Amino acid sequence: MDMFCYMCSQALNNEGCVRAGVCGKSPLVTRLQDNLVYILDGISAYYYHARELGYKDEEIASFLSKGLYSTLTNVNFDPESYVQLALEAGMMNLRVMKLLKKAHIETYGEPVPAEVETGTKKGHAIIVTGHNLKALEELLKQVEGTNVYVYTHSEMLPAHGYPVLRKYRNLAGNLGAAWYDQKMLFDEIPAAILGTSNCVLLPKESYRNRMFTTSIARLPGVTHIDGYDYSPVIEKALSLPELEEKPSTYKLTTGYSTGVVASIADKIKALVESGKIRHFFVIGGCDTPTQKGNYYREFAKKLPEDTVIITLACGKYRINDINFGTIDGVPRLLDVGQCNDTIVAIEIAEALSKLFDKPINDLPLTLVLTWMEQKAVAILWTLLALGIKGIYIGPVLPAWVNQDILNVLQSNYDLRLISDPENDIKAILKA
Ligand code: SF4
Ligand code: SF3
Repeated sequence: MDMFCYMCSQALNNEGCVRAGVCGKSPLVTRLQDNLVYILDGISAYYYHARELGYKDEEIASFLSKGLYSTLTNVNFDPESYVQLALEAGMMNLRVMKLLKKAHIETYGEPVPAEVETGTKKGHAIIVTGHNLKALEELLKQVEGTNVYVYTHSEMLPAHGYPVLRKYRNLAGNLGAAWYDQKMLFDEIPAAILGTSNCVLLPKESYRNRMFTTSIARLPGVTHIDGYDYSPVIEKALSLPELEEKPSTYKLTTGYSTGVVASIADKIKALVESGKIRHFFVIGGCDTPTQKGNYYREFAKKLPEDTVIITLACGKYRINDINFGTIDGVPRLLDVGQCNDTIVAIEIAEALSKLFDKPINDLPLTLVLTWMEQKAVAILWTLLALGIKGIYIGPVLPAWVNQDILNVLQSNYDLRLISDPENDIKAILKA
């Protein structure tokens, strides 16, 4: 199959165009349209969360309508213009990540480093998964003064860095890892569960009746809560057995915001100049449930001790239980937040560029990304639109990327596919 489109009544055999469009649309245009649709899904997700906190931007809304009009109707058959639209969308995604960061910081304060427990407290439990900090805070307000403890899961971990959220006594820790351990984790722990955004998984029967969705998330047979009255979730938690006190076997860290990193900029400069920090890596993105994802853990473990790792999004769970230590007091692993906090990693790269008076591409900085779904595609185009070259990606390309698209990404942006950790590290560090 070179393409797939069944969006109009001319579709071949009334089923779908798979080699070329009856209308003349080429496979390349179809794939570039799909690429743009996924970027728009990513931008929409971040814009949705910003709007939930009352932050709007007419330019983002108007770009979404332009992008959807371009991809979902037969109005544009020009492949070159779709590459331009993807770059424009990348810049729009930068704009929406900035907006969401502003919304988060103005509502919850700028994150500061936090150590997060991974054990359990004696008491009833609610696990909150997804990206939606507003839903988390509303729930935290409603369990105040009870023995119902709230645990974050997956992309909710960075909540622990926000001053306004961490002051809630009932915010007890983080359980599990990236999105795809839900079926195992939720089955195992007798907690009520609140799904607030992607990536929620269709639940197993064993916990369907103790799972709830809110905001944009919906699952069949799962109670949905419109608005922010989470009494049914709390009642469910109270009806379930209490969890036992279980100490953390390791702790997670998060909360390395732009402000925190800026406050140690002089120290970082001195460490780089004295050769104590040789290279910075950004390792993160959307984790995938494949064996190949082990690459990222192996890569991070094999890095020499004079390197610093900036991590973000749920890809961090491949590496964030490892103790990487510090370099003269600067942690070697800096978790900057959710996937939308890629903006923080970009701001850190821009600050390093200023600090060393070099373009980002000439810095000792390499991005090693894992991608899974729409937001990762939006972020990749943001990085490309900013002119960042030599990004490593893996573990597998999404199915809509064919050789033509890969050629464009490799020749224009020197995009590299991951190979094996040792060879990639050698190639990067000798460059
Ligand atoms: Fe086929 Fe073109 Fe219609 Fe898509 S828009 S179904 S490619 S004829
Ligand atoms: Fe992505 Fe589902 Fe992990 Fe925000 S959104 S990170 S996968």
